[in-house]
Amino acid sequence: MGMGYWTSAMKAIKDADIVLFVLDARMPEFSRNRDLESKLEESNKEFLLVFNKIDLISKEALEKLKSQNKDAFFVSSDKNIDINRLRLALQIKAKKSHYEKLEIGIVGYPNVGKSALTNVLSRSAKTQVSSKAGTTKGNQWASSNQFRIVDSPGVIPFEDDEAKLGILGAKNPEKLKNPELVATEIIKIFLNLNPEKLEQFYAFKIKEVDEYEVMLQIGCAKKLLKKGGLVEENRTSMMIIRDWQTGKLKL
Ligand SMILES: Nc1nc2c(ncn2[C@@H]2O[C@H](COP(=O)(O)OP(=O)(O)OP(=O)(O)O)[C@@H](O)[C@H]2O)c(=O)[nH]1
Ligand SMILES: [Mg+2]
Repeated sequence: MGMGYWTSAMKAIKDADIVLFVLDARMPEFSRNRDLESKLEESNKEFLLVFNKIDLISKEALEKLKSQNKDAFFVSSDKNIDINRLRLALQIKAKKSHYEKLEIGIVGYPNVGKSALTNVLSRSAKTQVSSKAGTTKGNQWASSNQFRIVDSPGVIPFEDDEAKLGILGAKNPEKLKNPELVATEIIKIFLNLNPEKLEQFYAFKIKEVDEYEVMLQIGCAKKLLKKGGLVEENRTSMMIIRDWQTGKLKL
């Protein structure tokens, strides 16, 4: 079982020094993905909005978009339009940061051009670009002199309802589209209200503040590992949700 798309996107955010939140200039509102935005805000990571595919909209539409999004960047990855302006802004950040290479996480809706942007920014053709949504299946990276760019799979908005249904037990784990996200929401409740209960139940010691990392810790404690020792995130998530829904895991 591979990393869930949401888990991959969250990891790209977590590891990044700065995140590029890529949108499709043709459907800025539709491709905005509020769930991803709130994850970004929660992460406290600096992020830049990048409207891609500006070659596909009119001058007027572009001017309007620019006036509505003063701090954003407007590019075409395909036609290499205004990529240099974005690259320059990132180079300035890289200079200011104490990191050897600025790690840039790229996230957004499927098919907005995250991989195309990764390639053009890194001046490589490392990642696969395709009109088929869902082309990128896991995180992949490309490097340039100043940057290490992590391209993540596209994510679709996570319905609040599903978290609620999962937490309320109205939807069983195997029916959930994003068990990782529901499990991390459950962990979040424990971290806020009663972390000791979680520790006792899974017989481990919380070492991280981040709910995603805690989920990995639980997987480790329960030996839900793949070959090579990586945590089986999906199985771990399903177990947590099941334990919670069946009332074994109590607050
Ligand atoms: N016209 C135009 N097409 C673009 C641009 N950027 C990407 N595309 C096209 O959009 C499609 C999707 O590009 P990808 O880079 O694969 O998109 P992605 O966001 O990585 O998609 P997933 O991996 O599925 O999430 C491809 O057909 C690209 O050629 C752009 O700036 N302008
Ligand atoms: Mg891609």
